[in-house]
Amino acid sequence: MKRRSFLGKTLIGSLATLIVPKALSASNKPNFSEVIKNEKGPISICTWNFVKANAAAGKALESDLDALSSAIKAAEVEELNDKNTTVGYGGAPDREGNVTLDACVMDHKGDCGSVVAVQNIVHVAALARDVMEKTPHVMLAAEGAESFAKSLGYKQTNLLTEESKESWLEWSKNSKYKPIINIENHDTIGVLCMDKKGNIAGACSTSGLSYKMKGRVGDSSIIGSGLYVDNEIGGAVATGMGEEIIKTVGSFLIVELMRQGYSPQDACDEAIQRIIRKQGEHVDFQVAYIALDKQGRVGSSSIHKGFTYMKYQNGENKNIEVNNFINS
Ligand code: SD4
Repeated sequence: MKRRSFLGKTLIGSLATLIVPKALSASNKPNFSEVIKNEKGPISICTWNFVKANAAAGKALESDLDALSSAIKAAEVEELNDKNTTVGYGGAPDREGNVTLDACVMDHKGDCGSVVAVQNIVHVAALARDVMEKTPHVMLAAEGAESFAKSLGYKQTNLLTEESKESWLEWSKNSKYKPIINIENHDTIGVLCMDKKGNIAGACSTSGLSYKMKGRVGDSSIIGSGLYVDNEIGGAVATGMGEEIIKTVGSFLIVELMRQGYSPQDACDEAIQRIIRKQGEHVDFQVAYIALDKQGRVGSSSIHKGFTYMKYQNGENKNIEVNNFINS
């Protein structure tokens, strides 16, 4: 980013920080759900080129489904897609051969649920919703999440497909642990939906980094990092190197920047640049964000070239290329 525009944004941010708390603490705190009607029709956006997944959410929204249920519908498409080696069934295993999934959801009321390192269950975004709605907790991990799923009748499935197993065995000949930028353009699914009422919710589902250490958890189950929604402002979701997303609490950061007056695009750019600034010249991993605000504006930004996202609105499901900051 050019210095002048950075300073401009910093100034806008500081002014907003000065102004916003006062305005929000007043008794006439604005209720955005009432002030802004969703006149543009429902919107679904999701990470990567997940055409079918995003269409599933878009059509669900058009047939009046709420934002959260629609976002989960999109996640389910990729969770079942055995060709996507970064989500659900067919996901790449950890270095010991276990496929472990992370997921989270957040709804328009600010409630959230998450599951971590889950084996043998395909639909972990739905399971995260069940944690949110049917337990007094926000997060369940590993065997605890699996027995909760069993108690609800979730089907047990071996998530390691023959193809994923072969790739893992091939990898284990050298066992070099180096995440690949834009892994074959199939990646974590993060979805944000705005329904006909103008409510925003989101879901995120992943098998995490291929051949990760056993027990490693990324950003996709961490509320604020992989996903954050505030229905008064908007939402954001992340994909890419989870460790870096967690360090900067990326999705929460984006929503808070939007609260201060940043557009979704500027907020995503700033979150990406915050990572780049901390890394110096050479950044050999990918992080990308998408964001949606209460007015239906969309933004997206990535470190490296190659990231795209889907946007469904008014019956049109488009794949959109994203600006990147580093040409690799
Ligand atoms: C993670 N952000 O576990 C996820 C994975 C991802 O490419 O996006 N993979 O860090």
